[in-house]
Amino acid sequence: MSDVEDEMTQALREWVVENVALGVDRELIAQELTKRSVSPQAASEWIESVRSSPMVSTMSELVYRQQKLSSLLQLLKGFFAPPGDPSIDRITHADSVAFFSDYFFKLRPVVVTGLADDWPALSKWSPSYFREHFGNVEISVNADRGSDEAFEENHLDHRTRISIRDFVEWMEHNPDSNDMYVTSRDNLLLNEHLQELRDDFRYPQPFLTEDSPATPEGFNESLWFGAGSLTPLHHDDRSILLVQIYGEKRFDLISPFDFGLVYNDRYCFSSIDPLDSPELQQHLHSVVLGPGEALLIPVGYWHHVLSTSPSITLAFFNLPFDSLWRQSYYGDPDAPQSRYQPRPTPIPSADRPSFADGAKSAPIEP
Ligand SMILES: O=C(O)CCC(=O)C(=O)O
Repeated sequence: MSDVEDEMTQALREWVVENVALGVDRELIAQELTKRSVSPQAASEWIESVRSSPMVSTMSELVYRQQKLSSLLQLLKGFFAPPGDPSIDRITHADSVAFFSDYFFKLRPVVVTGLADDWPALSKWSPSYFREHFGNVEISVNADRGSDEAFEENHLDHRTRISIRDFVEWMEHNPDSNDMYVTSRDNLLLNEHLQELRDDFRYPQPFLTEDSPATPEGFNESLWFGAGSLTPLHHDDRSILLVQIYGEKRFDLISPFDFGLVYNDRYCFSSIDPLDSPELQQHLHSVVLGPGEALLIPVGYWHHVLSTSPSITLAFFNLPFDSLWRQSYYGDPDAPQSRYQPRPTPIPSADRPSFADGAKSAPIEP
């Protein structure tokens, strides 16, 4: 075993574990190792010790289950989202039946026009309106985001208080900066001095319901306010409807059926930048949302959001059908723990077959 440690880096040894667990043919794994100057003896010694480990055979079984689910998702994708057309449909608010049957229940994003035509917010709200009417009100913002790659994950460290006047002035001087953003988590609509804003929008039926608050915290909507702001790639744990009130925003979406292309590494967020990833280009569904337009982002849909001008957006969670994905990601600091309690699996019978000698497939690149 000392040969193995001398000849193979930790990364290469982990690569072998991954590929044995994936069921890749041992010969193919050994060939890849010898291409990287590992002696045939060290390669076969390590492959054999990995293969006979009960931990790896258990991993193989879990990988097999995941591959099975993944191939089912690919099949369902063909039914739900016909291949080839990356554009996002636009419908009018009169098409509410289609909104649910063709989009909400089929997990397909759609832009709805006309839904907010009678909202006072559309003609009233702008950065200068906020400054003139609420300039002295102190709000919470996420600040200094440019100094921290994980600004979303560390959002509590970036929470700052500032008057609306100073915030709007900062935006005017920094129109392309992501440094300060009023995000959903800043709960601007819960601010006691801003309650009159609630008279400026509605819950258009049947798209949104007043039946009960949508979130455990007791609210149905939140507000996003900024210029040049970026919300990195993430997915939500329920379907949401975003209504653009002022300015424009670009959305780049990736279907949850494209499982395997994207992953969470910061609870609901991913560090992948879809605009900087050539292999994701053909999987992106992109749209620019203008004032008065609404975008349905179905549960699980990855989205990367860029304000292309000063922008105000309302996000609604109170769609009338439950779409809460109770186990969407681990490690969500805001989620009630009870949602994420894994339960033990049944103890198997003694003669359950091992998966260590499983399916043969091509090795993945180390
Ligand atoms: O508008 C934004 O910057 C992000 C909105 C969003 O991603 C969400 O509400 O989940």
